[in-house]
Amino acid sequence: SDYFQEPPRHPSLIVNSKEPFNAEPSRSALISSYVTPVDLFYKRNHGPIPVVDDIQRYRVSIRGLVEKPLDLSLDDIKELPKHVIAATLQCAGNRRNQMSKVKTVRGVGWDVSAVGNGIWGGARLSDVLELVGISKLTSTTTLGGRHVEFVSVDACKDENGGPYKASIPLIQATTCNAEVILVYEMNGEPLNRDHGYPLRVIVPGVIGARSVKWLDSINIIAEECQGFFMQKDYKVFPPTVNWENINWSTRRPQMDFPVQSVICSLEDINTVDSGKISVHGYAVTGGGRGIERVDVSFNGGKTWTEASRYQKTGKPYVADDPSSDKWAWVLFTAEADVSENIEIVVKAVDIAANVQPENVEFIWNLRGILNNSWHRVLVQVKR
Ligand code: MTE
Ligand code: MO
Repeated sequence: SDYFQEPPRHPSLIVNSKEPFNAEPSRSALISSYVTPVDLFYKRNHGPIPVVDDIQRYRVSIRGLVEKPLDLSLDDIKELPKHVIAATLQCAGNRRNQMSKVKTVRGVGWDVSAVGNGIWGGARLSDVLELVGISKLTSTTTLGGRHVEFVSVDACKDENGGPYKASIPLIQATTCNAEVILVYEMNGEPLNRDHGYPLRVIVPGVIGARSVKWLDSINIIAEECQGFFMQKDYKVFPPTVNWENINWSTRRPQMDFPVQSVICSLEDINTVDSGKISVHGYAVTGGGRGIERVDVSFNGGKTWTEASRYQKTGKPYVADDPSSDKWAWVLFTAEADVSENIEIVVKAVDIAANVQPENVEFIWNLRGILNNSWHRVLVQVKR
């Protein structure tokens, strides 16, 4: 097996696949803190965890359409100004399990915890690109359709044993506001092997698949990356497309994730005593848009109440407030009295007034990605 050098993992993780290692925390563990502890953070891999043991010889090479190609050591990267952001990473396959109940889909069977909120420290990609002569003030017109491609050191089956790779538009990389980071620190500790040691990309607000771990090289290319995970995966097709009639080239690679919310203090089916029940969960949206509202229903969606929202404890969350973490999830809580069996539902609204779809049937897609339908749980009262 190629899996003889895997790092140790927390025993409480729910393992969806051992080789490659794919695991998520329990719902209750997920929302027990605003910042997700590293050992409980979901782990999503397409192959074995690579071993980078000679850090003195480790280099990130920057090549392609640049005036002066460059190789950077980890120390070179650490010498650039350190930028730290709170950002939620979410796998496009989060909540796939529920989608596969409608009709079979392909992919790892995730519950609702293929998501986590980390504090990421590293160098801004825009600062790194300046070292090869790409200015932060370049306009879209000058950059054309150029992309920045991130290539990993790992090897995956889907790339025929080649490295995992992905790209983002160059304009997103050079815009400081987009806050794309080459990360060497997670939650204030050196990045560990599972999450991309020694260096990974974090593209906040975008599906996890573009945040390449174990970075080997950065290429400036004329158009988007042609790798498997850009062209033959992580695209959203309408429900009419199946494995017989699929034409991958008709759709673009998914980037931003949509508005999402999930109840984490309850399982799908619960038995409780009659009386007060309080629900907790997370809401998050793509593109740094922020969460405007979280609505909770204690009667299957007939009537709704607005949940209270917070990030750091003790302070109500306000979308767009400069002191809010714009790339991070919002935790919510709402309370009600229950005396009969009910369905509790949550849906969120982001600041662009994007809403979640009511039913998973209408967003079903063969890869089972981006399930952001209203999240529903059943509560039965003990008699
Ligand atoms: N980078 C490499 N090199 N190999 C991978 O398999 N998986 C991607 C992304 N980066 C992956 C990768 C996917 S699909 C997701 S959701 C995130 O990493 C998961 O990051 P995490 O394991 O740190 O939570
Ligand atoms: Mo993912």
